[in-house]
Amino acid sequence: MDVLSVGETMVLFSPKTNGQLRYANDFSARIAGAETNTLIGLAKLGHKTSWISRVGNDELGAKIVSAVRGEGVDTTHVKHDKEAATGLFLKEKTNAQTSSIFYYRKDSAASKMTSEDIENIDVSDTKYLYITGITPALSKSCEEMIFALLHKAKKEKVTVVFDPNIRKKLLDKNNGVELIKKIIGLSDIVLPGKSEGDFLFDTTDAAEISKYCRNLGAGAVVVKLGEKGAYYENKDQNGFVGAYSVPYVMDPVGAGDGFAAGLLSGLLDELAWKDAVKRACAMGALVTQVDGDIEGLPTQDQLQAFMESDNQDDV
Ligand code: KDG
Repeated sequence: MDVLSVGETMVLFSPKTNGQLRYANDFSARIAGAETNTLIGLAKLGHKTSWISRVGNDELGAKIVSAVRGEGVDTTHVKHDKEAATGLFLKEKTNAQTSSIFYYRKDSAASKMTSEDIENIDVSDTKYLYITGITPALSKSCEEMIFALLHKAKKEKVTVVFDPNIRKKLLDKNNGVELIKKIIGLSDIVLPGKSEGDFLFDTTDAAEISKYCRNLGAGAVVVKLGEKGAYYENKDQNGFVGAYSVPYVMDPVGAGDGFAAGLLSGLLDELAWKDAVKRACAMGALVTQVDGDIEGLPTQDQLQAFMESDNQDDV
């Protein structure tokens, strides 16, 4: 297995009109989950991926599993919980630029995951474990499961890649920051954004964010800088990679997940760090041009064509 991940995927209902949700009559229903976005991005590029989760024993759960499996991700480790429902969320678009989201995920099927969900999973042939800060924030039992999985991965020498993916609506106000820092310290590669650097370390400076993560114990860090590209640092090298310019941004949500897929894909293909980060930036840029989290994820040919067109900014 190239990449294993665990997390919640929900159905996102987006109104077709702007304004207060109470007046919205027509919605699109798409699947959305940070970890499956990344796994689908990898699967579309030809890598072998597997997803651990729980969904409800309901229609939304069936929709999610068939969509994820249909994109080529292994769903053997996804359980259908008979007591809890699949999580969902709604988007309210105030205008073309601003939107709010409303989660209906408390006590969802995925939040009921426990260490038992991962107990019998053999990770010895897994190259990368990809986790985000969303999953441990879902519930205490999910937090315990993440640490059990991290320890299992460490024991089997699986490389751990962590995107903090801070969700303030989910993180515990008292120990949320400490929880994320603890996972950073146990990770081989960490992928923070500038706003996460601000939240965790009070700085938006890429080199400083990286230094803080490495001081906590992270092996390598790639800081996502949006339209400025990315900064990478490991024990041997560091540098900036320029962003790919895009004609317009349709929907930035999911760009970070695409970025993670690009980086993991580059590392799986044994590219040099700089080139893997370039692939990550290209994937992020492609996702922003299409509405939805996964709809802009490219095939290998599309990615290659985009990277070959001369649209990367110099740094
Ligand atoms: O990264 C995009 C996803 O995070 C979002 O669409 C849904 O996973 C999600 C979450 O928990 O917010």
